[in-house]
Amino acid sequence: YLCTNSYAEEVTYPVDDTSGLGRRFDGIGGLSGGGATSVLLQNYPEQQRNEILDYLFKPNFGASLHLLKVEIGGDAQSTEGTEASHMHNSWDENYNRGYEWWLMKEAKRRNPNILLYGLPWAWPGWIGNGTRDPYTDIELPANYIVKWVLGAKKYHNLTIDFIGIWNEQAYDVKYIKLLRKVLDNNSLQHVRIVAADGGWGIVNDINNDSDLAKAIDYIGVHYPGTESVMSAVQTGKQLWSSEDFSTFNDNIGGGCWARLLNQNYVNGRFTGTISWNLIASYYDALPFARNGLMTANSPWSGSYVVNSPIWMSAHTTQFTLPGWKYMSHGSGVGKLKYGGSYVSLVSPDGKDLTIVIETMSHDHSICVRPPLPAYTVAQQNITINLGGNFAKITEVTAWYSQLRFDGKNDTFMQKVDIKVPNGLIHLRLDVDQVVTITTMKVGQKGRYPNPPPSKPFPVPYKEDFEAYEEVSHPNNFAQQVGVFEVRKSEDTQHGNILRQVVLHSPIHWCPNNLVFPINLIGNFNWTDISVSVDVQIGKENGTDGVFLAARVDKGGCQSFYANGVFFYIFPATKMFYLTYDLSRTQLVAKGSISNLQDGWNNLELIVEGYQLRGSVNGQLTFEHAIDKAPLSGFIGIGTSSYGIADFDNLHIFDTN
Ligand code: 147
Repeated sequence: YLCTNSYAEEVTYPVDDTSGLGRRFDGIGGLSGGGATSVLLQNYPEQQRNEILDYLFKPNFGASLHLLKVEIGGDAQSTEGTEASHMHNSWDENYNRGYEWWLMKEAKRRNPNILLYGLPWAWPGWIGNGTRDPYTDIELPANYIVKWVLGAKKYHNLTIDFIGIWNEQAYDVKYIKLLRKVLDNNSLQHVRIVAADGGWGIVNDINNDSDLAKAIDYIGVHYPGTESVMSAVQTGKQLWSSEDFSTFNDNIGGGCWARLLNQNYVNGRFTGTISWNLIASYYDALPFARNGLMTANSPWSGSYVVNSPIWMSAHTTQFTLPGWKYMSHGSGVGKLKYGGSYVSLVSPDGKDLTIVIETMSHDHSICVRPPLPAYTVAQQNITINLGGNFAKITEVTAWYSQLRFDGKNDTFMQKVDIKVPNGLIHLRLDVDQVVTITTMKVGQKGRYPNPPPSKPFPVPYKEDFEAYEEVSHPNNFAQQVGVFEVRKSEDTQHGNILRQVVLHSPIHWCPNNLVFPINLIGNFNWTDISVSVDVQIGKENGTDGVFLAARVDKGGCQSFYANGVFFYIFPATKMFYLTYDLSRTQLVAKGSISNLQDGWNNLELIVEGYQLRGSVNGQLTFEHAIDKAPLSGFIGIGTSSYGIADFDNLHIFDTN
């Protein structure tokens, strides 16, 4: 790529600051949450966990992200699972739940300058003050969000930089203004508001309301397809693609991400882009498998994959920082004549220059949404002509990637120093490349020894919850509806237990209101499996029923429609129900249980081919042939409604 073809036309692109610069660059980021996208990350073996976190956050090593956006847990399903709220109830407050606090601290440990951004997907039910609308009493959500920001500082010494409104749901102008006021009243003037993490509608409100305009610092929209609207640009506010990507992280996903990172500024003047999601640390059988910058969803083996989007990020992130400036369109930013694009960024002191060029072809850079209009890209020779303050540059460094589709990869290849005679840099660009030309001497393709090979989920498997702190999220569980936290049991015999703690329906994010708490674990491909668990209905605020399930075939926003074999017991009536679905519309069998005890009971479920057996306290309760159950799926535990139920001693055995 450093020598040009003699026969082809060579187009010259000036990179020149004489007529001024463009917008301030705010950074490239990843999103943990929306929801539960990092759920399998924390229990990696320490060595691999540190390696993974280095690939994401360590400066000049891997993706070296500038921004980390996290979900503010709202006790409801938000794509891959449920993230716990810091206030399940108005009287409850706890800042140790979930894994986002931990993740933010790990990010800060590697890069103290990483910027943090929090956004809710869902809200605990009480925020609605008796309704399903969080804006009925706007004091409630404003205080709730500000408590999360204050808690981040008080309990974790984390400074939150940005706060959003409500992911892809309604915003409320009065609420946004009140949020600004409550932040200010708590000495949180430094926390900037991004609105409204959805479409462009907020621009009209900003233009019609100068108080609102003052409250909002960044306009954040989702999946803009690199295009913005004139009225948004004219507000003068910084524009962010505050959620983007959501594409399978093979090399086409890498191509998508590389194209977005350049063209979000070239076409749309976006100065920040955030990937949904940060890292695919959730079971592949859940929706949007591997839609992360890299993949780490096998903590029991320690296996992980550094996918190409990590290195596509590095082309920009390792040679720029938030606070740099883009150059002007036409003198450092633009489209290439034969396809592709280039952006140039300048350090605040004006001394350093980074140029990122991408030539992603249409078919190798399709993102999940919106549709990508047709265009062509060809091999081309270009000349970069450094002018203005950059005319005196005599040497630059080049890094390049060539995305391939034959299994071989050249990503973020070792730097090459280029002499720059008379401010001219000649390049031959091939299709599906990214080239960074920079005065920065930093930059490294971080490497660790190959991680261990991937192994299936281990069986036999035992979990007694004794190894965890209170309110922890236990290893390998993937709660889909409700929140299941480790708690100390009131009776000494059980020690720590796992408790479903959501008492009322949250203000949900999914189109469906999901009403049957369910927590998944295991290998989606399990067919023949034996599982047992101790269960107890809460003495106060208890549920009516609890269940143990196998072959559960789905999670995510579709959890309501999960099929499998579900063994429900209802202790008050001493009845069991065997159903093919979570929502108990497909009954297989029901009957009374003769040996049910007060308090704890042990449930066991054995599935072999088309045969099913269930026991309570070691005594057979039913034996049944099944014809309509899915042939494989996850193990599930859960409840018949919101309310307290406890689980302990989960044992899973392979029956083969
Ligand atoms: C986004 C959500 O904000 C994420 O939590 C995650 O669910 C992601 C998965 O792709 O999607 O929500 C969107 C859902 C639908 C559209 C855009 C964003 N859409 O149809 O344009």
